[in-house]
Amino acid sequence: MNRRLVLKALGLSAGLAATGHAFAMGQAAGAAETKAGSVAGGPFTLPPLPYAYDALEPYMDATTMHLHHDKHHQAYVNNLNAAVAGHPELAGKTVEQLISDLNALPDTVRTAIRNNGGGHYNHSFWWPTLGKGGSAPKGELAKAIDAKFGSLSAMQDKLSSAAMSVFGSGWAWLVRQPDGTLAIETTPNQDSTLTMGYKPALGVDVWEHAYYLKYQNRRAEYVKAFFQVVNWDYVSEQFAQKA
Ligand code: MN3
Repeated sequence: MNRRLVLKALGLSAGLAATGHAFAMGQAAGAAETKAGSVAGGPFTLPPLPYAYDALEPYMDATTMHLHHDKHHQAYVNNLNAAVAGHPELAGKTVEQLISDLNALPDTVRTAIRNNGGGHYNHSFWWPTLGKGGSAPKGELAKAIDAKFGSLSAMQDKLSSAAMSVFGSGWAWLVRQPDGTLAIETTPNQDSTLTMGYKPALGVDVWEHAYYLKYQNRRAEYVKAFFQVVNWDYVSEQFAQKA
């Protein structure tokens, strides 16, 4: 599967997130490639990691990547499929649609979809933002960062502080606000910024499952390492396409 197809399966390439049809095609493509070990059935599938498990060494180790992607992300997918089982009106929606309007969900599955739909979306968003690809933001993203924060390093300082401020499990985010400007946000657990009405531009997963094997309690070292593996080319491209 080449990178373009991977992105398509994620439903994250240009315009796909806005069209349920294209995303459904992506889901079908993913379903055809369901790996041994994943639970069969259900509309949501684990997207393949878009690079080798050791591609982010030494900043993120291959063992952590295997557990994080193959076990943790897979569990969110499985639990999301379980939550929508018996709800055909939900099973036909994209994960973005499900988590963007939690109030529209039945009481019986709202929490399960908030947690596991959020986990599926956040991780599907996250994997391709990592990798080797450019050393700094470009184009519209670079301009937006300079306009809001003054410099890339100032933005990184603020995002790092936000990541350190998360108590327990959660995420720190660089988001696009409805007026197009950037902001820093945090979300607890697997809550998505989509629920707040903000599109994520970059995220830092500060669940211990993302770093504990390599960094133990040293979250600050992990956050610093995260900035060594951001795929700025991809992140910049996504930001420009979603303008
Ligand atoms: Mn995670």
